[in-house]
Formats: sequence, structure tokens, C-alpha cells
Amino acid sequence: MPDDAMEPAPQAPAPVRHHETVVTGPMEHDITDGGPDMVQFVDGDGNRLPTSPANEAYAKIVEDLTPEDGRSMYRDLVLVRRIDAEGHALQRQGELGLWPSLLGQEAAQVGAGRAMRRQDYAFPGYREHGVAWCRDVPPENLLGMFRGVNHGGWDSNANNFHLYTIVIGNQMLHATGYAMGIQRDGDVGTGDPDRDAAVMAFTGDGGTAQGDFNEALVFAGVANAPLVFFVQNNQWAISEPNYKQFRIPPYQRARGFGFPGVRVDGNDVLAVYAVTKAALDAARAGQGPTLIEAFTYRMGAHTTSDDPTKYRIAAEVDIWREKDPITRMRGFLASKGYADEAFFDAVDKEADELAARIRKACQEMPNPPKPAMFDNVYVDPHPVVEREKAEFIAYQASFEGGK
Ligand SMILES: Cc1ncc(C[n+]2csc(CCOP(=O)(O)OP(=O)(O)O)c2C)c(N)n1
Repeated sequence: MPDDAMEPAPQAPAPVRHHETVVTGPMEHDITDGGPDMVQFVDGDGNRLPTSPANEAYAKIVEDLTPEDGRSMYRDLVLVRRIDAEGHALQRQGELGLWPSLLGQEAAQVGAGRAMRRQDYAFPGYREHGVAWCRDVPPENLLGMFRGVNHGGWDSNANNFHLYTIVIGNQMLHATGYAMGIQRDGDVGTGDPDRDAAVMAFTGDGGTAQGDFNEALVFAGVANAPLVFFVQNNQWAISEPNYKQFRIPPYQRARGFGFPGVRVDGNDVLAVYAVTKAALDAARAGQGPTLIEAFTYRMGAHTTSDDPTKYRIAAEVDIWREKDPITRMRGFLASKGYADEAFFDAVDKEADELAARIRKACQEMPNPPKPAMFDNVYVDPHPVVEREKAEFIAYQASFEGGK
């Protein structure tokens, strides 16, 4: 090499493709098709789908279900939808301050809720009425919360169902901390089915953009916590569609945090149940977290304060109506001969009775004593809260008649 030769220019390193999901363009905008990775067992017409690369890992769980399991899941779907419809109607009639409808998301919630064991713990957002139902939280308590007559709604520890969390994504951190606590108590991987426990953390697609969500995934992954992140991708965060929230779908993000992610058809209750059961079993056995993305759709408004016709087209809603989770399960049960018309009629009748019961209970709920809002702020009495309570009582008493 002559003395004046220049050193060869260093070769630019080849771009590293860490994973096939490297994004090269805008995210797909088709929000009606979950793609080839989506786990599905029953199609929109109620037909049982054959084993496929996407669903084969979960097929055994579905095969182990009995016709009675199927009927019972169907019953849950119908009753939960009826509770939701009643909540909506009660708000419209001025009995509730607000109601966030779960219409369209019944299968995602019932499938997930039913996969949980008694000792597992759920951390919901504010739309998880179906999970609440599966955890045996009385629907009256949900109504009472949105009526503003109970302070939070229920005792979290009574059913291992935490209070509704309105601050988006916040419950992901609560859930992670709780799961790490279970781990430290030694209630993971003992092999005792009544002892080993796991946590489920529920959020929406919008929640995945929150710092809290991402921090929770970091901690859960590093700690190998017994936790299932359950993202109901209902395609909208109020008026924000998916493509304004992420470049790759939520289930693919789990890999970056070091644990598996699965996309499941959120309108197929059998598929959701199977995927969630597998994830919870793994978590309880000490195999760490899973992120499940339930691909579904919010058929109604964000809440009773929202008008979705301002930001989404009716054709999209029509496509999803064809994927209705209840029609689908009914078709499946009927075509298999697992349920007949008499069964479906009996469930409808039960739903009517339930609706009448909770409506009456809601209308008759007494206003609580005003100082009750100071109760349960802390587990033990707290001097600041006690002082504020005394001041408040004195202030109220200063009015004529003490009111
Ligand atoms: C930290 C925080 N930011 C903003 C809001 C206002 N907010 C209420 S619901 C919502 C959208 C949530 O969307 P998503 O997570 O997809 O859940 P979905 O309501 O669709 O079930 C927003 C932004 C909030 N409650 N908390």
C-alpha cells in the first residue's frame, strides 16, 4: 500500500433487524381484521375453526371444556350485556352520573374473567363490568359507584377485584406491584393449585401509550412477575384510532420487554378463555408475564358523555356487528347441539329478572351519610383525614337545620 493511500472507509454496519416486526411504513389501518397471528376458535357464524398454527397451542384447553361450560359462558355473556344495557338506560334516565358501556367486549371480559382462579387478583380500568361479574362483584355495586352513592364501590379484597381506576394505565403499576408481592410471599410455582396465584391487569389500547403501562411492563418483565397484561384493543381511545397510538400492535410489543405477547379474537369467548388460561397457568407456575391483546370493538360510545358519530363511520360499526360475541357463541352452541331454544329463552328470562332487580336496587339506593367520604381513605385512622372530617361535620352543622 503506498504511503499516501487513505485508509479504506470503514464499512457502515449492516442495519440490524432484531425482529420481523421492524416497521417500515404506517401501521395498517384495517381495524376489522386481526391478521394471521390472531388466535380464534369460532368464526363469526359460530363455526368451529380447524386447528391452525395460530390456535394449536391452545386447542387442548378448548377441547377440555364441556357443553355445560359453553352454556355457562353464554349465560355470562348475555347477563353481562343486560347489566350493561341497564346501566346505560339508568344513566339516560338520570339515575347514574355516567356509564361506560362494554357493548361488544363481553367475550373478551368473560373469557378472561372465567380463566381466573379464586386466589388470582384483577386490576380493572373502568369498563370491566364483565370481569366484575365473573369475580362475583354484585352489579348493584357498579351502579352505586356510577350513581355516586358508594365510595369506590366495593371491598377489593372481598372478591380480589380492585377498585375501578379512571386514571388511564395507572392500575398496570398497581397490578405489577401486587404481582411482585405474591412472588415475595412465595405463592408462585409451588405446584399447589389452591396456593399459586397470578394477577390480571386490564387496560385499553389507549392505555398502552401511557408511561405507567410501559414502566409496568419493564418491571414485570425484569421481575418475572406472575402477571397477565390484558389489553382490550377496542380500536378507539375515545376519538383516537389505533394508528394514532402505536406503530406496531400491542401484542408485538411484549417481545421488546422480554416476554410473550398473543393476539386473540376478543369476540370469541372460547379463544379468550383458552389464551388467558394458558397465560395465567404459566404465571402461577413461575414462568413470568404474558401480554394478551384481545382484538375487539367498542360498539357503543366511549361513555354516555360521548357521541362517536362525530369521529367514526357507521360502516365500521356494521362490520363489527357481524362479529357479535353473543350471536357467535349462540350459533356455536346450537350447531353443536349443546343448547336448544328452551335454554336460550331461559337465559333471556333470567336476564330480564336480573335487570329488574338491579334497576330497583339502583333507584332505591340511599344517599350515604356525607362524612362517609372520609372512611376507608387509609387502612388505619389518619390524623389529617380525621381533622378534615371533623371540620367538615362542623361546617355542615353550621347551616340552618344542620344540612
Ligand atoms: C392519565 C389519563 N389521561 C387521560 C384521561 C382521559 N381519558 C379517559 S378515557 C380515555 C381513553 C382510554 O382509551 P382506552 O385505553 O383505549 O380504553 P377504552 O376507554 O377504549 O376502554 C382517556 C384519554 C384519563 N382518564 N387519564
